Amino acid sequence: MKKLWHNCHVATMQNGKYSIIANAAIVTLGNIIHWIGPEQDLVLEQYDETTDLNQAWVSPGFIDCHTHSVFGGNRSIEFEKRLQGVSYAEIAAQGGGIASTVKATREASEEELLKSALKRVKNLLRDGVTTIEIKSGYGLDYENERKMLRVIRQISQHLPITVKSTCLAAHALPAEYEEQSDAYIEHICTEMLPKLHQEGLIDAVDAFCEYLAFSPAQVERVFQAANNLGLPVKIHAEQLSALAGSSLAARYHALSADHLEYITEDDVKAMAAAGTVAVILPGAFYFLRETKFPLIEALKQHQVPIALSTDLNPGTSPCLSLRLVLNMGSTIFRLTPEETLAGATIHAAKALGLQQSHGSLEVGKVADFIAWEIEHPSEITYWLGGDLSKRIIYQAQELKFLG
Ligand code: DI6
Ligand code: FE
Repeated sequence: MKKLWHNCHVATMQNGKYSIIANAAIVTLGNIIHWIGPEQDLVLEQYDETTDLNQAWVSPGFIDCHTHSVFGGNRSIEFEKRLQGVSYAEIAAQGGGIASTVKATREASEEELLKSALKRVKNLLRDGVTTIEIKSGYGLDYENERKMLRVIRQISQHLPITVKSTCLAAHALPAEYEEQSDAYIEHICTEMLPKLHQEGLIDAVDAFCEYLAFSPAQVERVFQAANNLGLPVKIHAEQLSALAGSSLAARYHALSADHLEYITEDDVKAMAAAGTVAVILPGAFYFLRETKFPLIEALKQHQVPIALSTDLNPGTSPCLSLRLVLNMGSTIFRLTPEETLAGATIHAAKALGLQQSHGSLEVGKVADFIAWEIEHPSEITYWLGGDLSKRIIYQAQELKFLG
């Protein structure tokens, strides 16, 4: 099918800039962008379908590159506790925190997990997300990590969204391995990763490098195992303390290092040299009322691409809107609206290794885009909440029924 989408303005986000084409047209062939440019340059042909976008502003579909969207239960009760003065670390030490979500996730069936995850992903989709990454990490044993990863694989069979699956078995220490964290890491490296990879359930491997999770040496073993399987790696690093996890990730040419509140200038340089994307998660920063800021200026100065993501998870970022995260990226981290939009499109694509096919509107890329009824692309980041009138086009098909 050859389709014409015209009478619009486009923020292509090529090279991480708005890269505006005013009075533009887009031709799609199958699910790919076949032509894009000023409408006056278009050589008219026969199209199977023509859509007048009524002067809308078109942006690439959003890419939410760091989520934990599959989990059992939720932690609103802990939220209440935290507001009575109990800290996240204290809650975790009392067997709450991640451990309580692990319990609920282990108890849930595949069907139950799928049902609750679809509800959350549908929220993100309605907000403009056309590609999402989802991590395991609440199963923490072979059967339950497998269950989570199978659910992640099923999401795109139920919703018009592209899904990347990341194994985060090294998220927390399961109770069965208390005081034996090295043995758990060994189990991940020699049993879980090889088997789960063989079943085709993993696109990348992540690990939580933190004093209340795993040490850099342990994370390095996970990275070596991933390397041996030919899987790319990512890291949760420098969220609560500086362990140089992001430098470690850079040594393994990680796709991304995420959180980064406690990142140092040396980490920034290592990431720049390795081409590792910095994923900033304002939802978690906000929800935990953090005060330590990532070195945004240094990241920019060293030209490390900065992506933004919801970190959707029940404990530290129950965030169902990537557009809200863009606003937080500007208000809290002082990124410009243009930088935040790049953070949810082209840089987020790179954080998933998808920069050749997604993240900007260019010939040859997948035709995922949003047509916004706005006057300028800065409005995408400017408005807080609400729905914003828009049309979502996924793989050159307009989504009509999002129920
Ligand atoms: N960092 C986070 O913010 C989440 N995981 C992680 O590694 C927290 C996940 C949770 O508390 O359930
Ligand atoms: Fe996370």
